[in-house]
Order: sequence, then structure tokens, then C-alpha cells
Amino acid sequence: MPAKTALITGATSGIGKSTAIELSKHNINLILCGRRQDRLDQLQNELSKTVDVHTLCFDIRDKQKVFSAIESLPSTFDSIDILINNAGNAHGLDPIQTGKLEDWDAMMDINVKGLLYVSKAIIPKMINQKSGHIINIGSTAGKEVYPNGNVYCASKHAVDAINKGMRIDLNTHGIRVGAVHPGLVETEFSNVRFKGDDKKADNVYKGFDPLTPEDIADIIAFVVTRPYHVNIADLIVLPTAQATSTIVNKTL
Ligand code: NDP
Ligand code: 8X3
Repeated sequence: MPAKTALITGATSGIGKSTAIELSKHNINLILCGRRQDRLDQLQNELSKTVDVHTLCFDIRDKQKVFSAIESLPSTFDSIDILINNAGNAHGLDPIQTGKLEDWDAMMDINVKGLLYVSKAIIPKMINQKSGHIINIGSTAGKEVYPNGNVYCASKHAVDAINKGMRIDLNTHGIRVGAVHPGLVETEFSNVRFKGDDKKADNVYKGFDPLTPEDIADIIAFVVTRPYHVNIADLIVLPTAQATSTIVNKTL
């Protein structure tokens, strides 16, 4: 069987980067996306020893850039078998009454609209191929709401709904769609949420064993390597110490 190709958004850091590394071990060629070209180049250098790697540098909020980046793919990368919709972040952790409009815009534009733009650019290719596999990275924040999580939780609830909608609409085209919803994973996520306040970010993961991005990458690799008739539709993955978004057992 020819090697598959996966496009991963948000491949410059955290879950996306670890997923790229893990999928390369499964001989899956990679299209790595993000805004930081230096990091994309670094990962490409590393992984192109094993698989074919192409990079696309664009801001997922800019719909023209999303479509032109995907249209620019060379023919060897034009057939995309797997789409990992991973790019996303929380911006701020404020009560609704003091939340910042720019943070709300960022979360809705990146986590929801950006995911839709990338999907819209790639789904027609998958429909033509009569196959494809889309993994949407949701969150426990897409299953429950926690204090001050308001708009981030809303954006991830939207991802949950989009995931279900995609699965229904693409079913007759032979395209598998599923979501992975992690709990607390130690990445750059909290550094972004707290706008570079690394001390505040580190505190989020203090006193218990959070998930690592490699834990999620391992699960994504499992999901995408199931036989075609198996679609893992919805998966919640928590650190053992986490019972809900608000209950984390710091004695474990
Ligand atoms: P990181 O901050 O480590 O990675 C976020 C990635 O998203 C980066 O590669 C970043 O790339 C990319 N990204 C952010 N904004 C944009 C943008 N405007 N355009 C293009 N790419 C963008 O966080 P995680 O790895 O933790 O997050 C990955 C996904 O996992 C997100 O969807 C997040 O919501 C979700 N998640 C995270 C959890 C956690 O606890 N960490 C738990 C549950 C879900 P660049 O800056 O180069 O553009
Ligand atoms: C990321 C996990 O709990 O910070 O989606 O929202 S959380």
C-alpha cells in the first residue's frame, strides 16, 4: 500500500508537533502547518530523514491564506488522507463580564472558524478520493464548562458539534470523522493563555502528573492506524489525577 499523507495544523508545538513525530514513525508523509516557519523548518529537517515532509506557513484566521496555502501543495502532497485539525489555543481566563473582545475574537477565529476554513479546503479533495480521515482536536472544555472558561469552552463545544456534523454529512462519501478531547496536557497552551506569564502557566500543571503531548500523539496514531471499517468517533482522555475540568487530585 502507498504511504498515506497527513496534514497537521498547529504542528509547531505541543500536541501537533508530537503527533507529527509519532505519525512519521508509522511511515505517514506529513504536511506541517503553523505560523512559525523556523519551527516548521526544524521539524521538517528532523522528520524528512524518515518520511516526505512539506511545510505550509499561514495564519489559520486568514481564509485567503488558508485556501492559497492548500492550493499551493505540490502534486506529491496533493492527496491528503488524514487531516488533524489541531491548531488552537485559549486566550485569557476571565469571567464573562471582564473578558476581552480580542481574546474572544482570537478563540472563535482560530479554534472554530480556522478549523472550518482548513476543513473546507481539504474536504473536496477527500470527497474526490472517496476516502479520508479527519481528526478534530476538541477538549474536555468541549464537554463541560468551567469557571472563567466561558468563550474557550464555547469554542470547543462548537468543535464537538462540528465534529458530529462532519461525521453525518461526510458519511456517504466514505470519510471517517472523529474527535479526541484531552484534559490537561502540558504544552505551550497555558503560556499562550496567560500571554507569556510562564510562572502562572507552570502552576496549572504543578502537584500532579498532567498528560504529555506524546500521550495524545500516541492515541491519535492509534486512531488513524485502525482498519478502514473502524472509526473511533469520540474519545475523552484525562490524566489519572483529573476527574473533571474542576476536580484535579493533587495527592496522586
Ligand atoms: P500549543 O500552544 O502548544 O500549540 C498550539 C498550536 O496551534 C501551535 O502549533 C500554534 O502554531 C497553532 N496555532 C495557534 N494559533 C494559530 C493561528 N492563528 N494560525 C495557525 N496556527 C495557530 O497548545 P496545544 O498543543 O496544547 O494545543 C493543541 C490543541 O489541543 C488546541 O486545539 C487546544 O485547544 C487543544 N487542547 C489542549 C489541551 C491542553 O491542556 N494543552 C487540552 C485539550 C485540548 P503557531 O503559533 O506556530 O501558529
Ligand atoms: C485545554 C484544557 O482544561 O485548560 O482544553 O480547558 S483546559
